[in-house]
Amino acid sequence: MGIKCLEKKIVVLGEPNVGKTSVCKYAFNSYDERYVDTLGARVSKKVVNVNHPECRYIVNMMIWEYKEKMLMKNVDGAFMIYDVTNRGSMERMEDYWVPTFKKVNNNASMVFVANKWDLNPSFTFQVLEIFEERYHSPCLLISTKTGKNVNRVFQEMGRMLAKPHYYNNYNEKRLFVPGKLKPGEAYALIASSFINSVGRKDPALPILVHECRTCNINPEKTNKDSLNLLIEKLSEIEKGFLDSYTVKKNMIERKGITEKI
Ligand SMILES: Nc1nc2c(ncn2[C@@H]2O[C@H](COP(=O)(O)OP(=O)(O)O)[C@@H](O)[C@H]2O)c(=O)[nH]1
Ligand SMILES: [Mg+2]
Repeated sequence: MGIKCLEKKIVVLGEPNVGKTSVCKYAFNSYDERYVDTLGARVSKKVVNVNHPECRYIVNMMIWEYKEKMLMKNVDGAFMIYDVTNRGSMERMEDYWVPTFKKVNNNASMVFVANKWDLNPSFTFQVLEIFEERYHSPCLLISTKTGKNVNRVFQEMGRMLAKPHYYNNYNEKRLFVPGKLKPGEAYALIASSFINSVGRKDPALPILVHECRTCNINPEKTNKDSLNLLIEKLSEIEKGFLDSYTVKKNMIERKGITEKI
């Protein structure tokens, strides 16, 4: 298995007081707090491993939090943070932060972070799903106070950032299949969806063969239940290297295939 190091630049965006600095405190602060004023930014570093079947990506993230509202170009990703007890901070995400950031960094990755989970929000879950669908990005509910889910924020970003390095065959089109399917045809579609998500056949096929064996699946003579079990297993494997939004999307797409058997 190969190893690749990636260097990526990330910004932390959101309204004042949502918890941007608090999130950064979970990363390693490269500069002494005394320099934050002079520099106009707090810069932290976080390293995340992404274990793709073919290659381990070591993603080095330099994370910038600006003191003033500043627009940065050539950024690889943004943590979009809002406060679950402050609806205005969530609305500003959509009205201001996302469009402003996307305007200059169109292909950058975003991870949506709903902070202060410990304070019992009422509108959160629904909003997270809306963000997920609208921006095709992972969304996490966290609390920097309790530490809940904070490390996942960095992991999700690392996975998003590693993806273009192997996902070159990635095909955004949904698998649309009219009518009924034979189990063998359904298997072929699920297999090609998995190959797509791994990026290349060589590392994906042996995994498929192995998983079929452990699920006792003969691709030609299988059934809906066995294929659904296979789908669960592939999903577990993808969790090791793909962001949660993509894992979920793949799962829904594949379950849609077995529904047609
Ligand atoms: N209850 C609670 N308070 C938080 C949490 N995260 C941050 N805070 C508080 O919210 C305030 C603003 O946090 P800060 O990280 O400075 O926000 P920033 O202005 O976006 O950088 C501080 O008083 C933090 O202690 C959290 O998860 N739960
Ligand atoms: Mg701050």
